[in-house]
Amino acid sequence: MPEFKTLGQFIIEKQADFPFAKGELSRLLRDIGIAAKIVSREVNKAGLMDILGHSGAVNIQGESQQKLDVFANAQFISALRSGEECCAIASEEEEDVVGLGGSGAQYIVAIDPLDGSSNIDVNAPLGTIFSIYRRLSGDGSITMEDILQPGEAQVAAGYIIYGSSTMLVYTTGKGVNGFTLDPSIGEFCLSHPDIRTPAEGRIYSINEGNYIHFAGGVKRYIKFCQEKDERTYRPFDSRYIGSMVADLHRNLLKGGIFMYPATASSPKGKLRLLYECNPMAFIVEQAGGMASDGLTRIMELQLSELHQRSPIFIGSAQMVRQVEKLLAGNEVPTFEGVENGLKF
Ligand code: P6P
Repeated sequence: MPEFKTLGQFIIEKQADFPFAKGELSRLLRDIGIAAKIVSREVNKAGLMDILGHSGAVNIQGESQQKLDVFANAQFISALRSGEECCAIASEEEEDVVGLGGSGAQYIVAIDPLDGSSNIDVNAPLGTIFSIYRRLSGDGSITMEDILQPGEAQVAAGYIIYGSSTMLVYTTGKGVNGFTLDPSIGEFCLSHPDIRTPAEGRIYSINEGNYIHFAGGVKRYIKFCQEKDERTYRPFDSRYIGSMVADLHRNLLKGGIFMYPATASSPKGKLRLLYECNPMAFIVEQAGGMASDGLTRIMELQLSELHQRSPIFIGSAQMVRQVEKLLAGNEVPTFEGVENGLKF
């Protein structure tokens, strides 16, 4: 068990890793941690309160907003607004960028406040995913250039998983560390220092219900995972809970690959590049893994719109490389190709 250290102590200790921050990033991560504790409290008692079910609103994605989605979005925006280190937020739950004013604030946060919300009323794990960027424009109003920065420009990224326990996992580009919430003291405590993901894994995570719509290379990889071959420990295990944070967190710790390819209903993939794919890619790469859209490294993809989607293949490096090879075979897809990333 690592020495006892709270998230706050750890952030301050690692402050020196961040040369140009005079504490602002530390305060930003602290603000996110505060909102995460509040959301965790509500998620953990959702079954007891009238907070289950739909708010009646619909988000930018046309998805019905569960009450907890709305609550989580409000909590993170409020915490970041009062922390005064963030000048703008791009949220899955907001059609446009939310400007926070705040003179001198240099950081932009892209966030999926509550990912996997379809799992809320079945008591399955949920998550929050966030990315942190520095604004490019010196001051004044925020530009879309400030917001649509490629994943490589992230200064920090993390997720919170609300599962059997609540964990915050983040990176500032110097490795990945995990903190478990101790409700008895209300602190995130260092529980998973320096997370490394195995180069090879035995878990593949994909919604096989979309099988007939996958490109041939994806179908070939799924069959590869299912074939018997003792030398390569196959068949692998299929694990898919329909909550990206939960599926990725398990694969990060145990080794494995998570795939959400382009499908007929989501020809550009389902997951959003800015606040789901990029932060997860930063974390997984920092832990020694890989993240690709099947052709291009996720963190090199150019963003042209706020809620842009992308196919994603992410996890153990060897497994991602295998899929890329099969996709490069240019198998004939069962639907027209996708614009960004894969070219069929
Ligand atoms: P499907 C949850 O809605 C989510 O955005 C991710 O958390 C999850 O990995 C994916 O969608 C599940 O999508 O189409 O398999 O239900």
